[in-house]
Amino acid sequence: AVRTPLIAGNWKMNLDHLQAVAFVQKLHWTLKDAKHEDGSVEVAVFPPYTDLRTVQTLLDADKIPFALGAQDLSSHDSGAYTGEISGAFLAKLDAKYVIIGHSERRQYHAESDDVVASKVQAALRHSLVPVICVGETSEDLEKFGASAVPVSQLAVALEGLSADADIVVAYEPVWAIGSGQAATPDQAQDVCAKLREVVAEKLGHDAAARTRVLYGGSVKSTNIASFMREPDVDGALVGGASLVVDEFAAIIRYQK
Ligand code: G2H
Repeated sequence: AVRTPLIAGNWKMNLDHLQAVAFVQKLHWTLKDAKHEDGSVEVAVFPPYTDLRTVQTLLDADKIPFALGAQDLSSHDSGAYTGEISGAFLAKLDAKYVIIGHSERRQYHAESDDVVASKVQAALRHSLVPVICVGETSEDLEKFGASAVPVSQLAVALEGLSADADIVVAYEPVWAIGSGQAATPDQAQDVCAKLREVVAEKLGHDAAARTRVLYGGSVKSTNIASFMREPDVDGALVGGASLVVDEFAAIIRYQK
């Protein structure tokens, strides 16, 4: 495939910095000689802000080939925004990715599509790759079907971006998050394909062919392969199962 699969572990608000060190070391040793070493799968971890420096130091010192990402960023670059973290800071810590618009941010922090769009622009200003999360709630699903809300969320997030913008899209149906009830591979494929069409409309066909679209929501070692067999699913954004070393390692080692 032209697109390297991305397996991304979103730790959410879990693991303090000492636990983070133990976790990353153990994951690295568990994966020794696994296929992420030869670049056929990209692995990324998304620790809380307070762990980023520690994890970055460890990845660097032990030459561990995981990419680093943050779970959010400010739409501003610097200034009087108490408690906020700018993309400039994340870039200096060698973060490659930043999750934007996760449903928990949309739900608990009232992040609108416009806020998400301004954060995507902030990430790109600092050469971070935004992992743009979209997805429908169970009410949306009943009212509008699966794809209408994620499609419109993504269209707003991509408005005005240039054709060479380096982005990742994550389809996370809200009803599947942390619920143990994942979407079916067919459902994931259907919406991921529609999201790729949005990328094509907004950024062009080259961007659509190159952009990775992930599925997220109750991904486990027992269902990862079924998602990865789908042509428009290029990886997974994993929450709960990314916190258990053997489970996350098994997800990374999925066989189609
Ligand atoms: C969705 C996902 C990770 P989980 O939020 O982003 O979490 O795998 O626990 O459903």
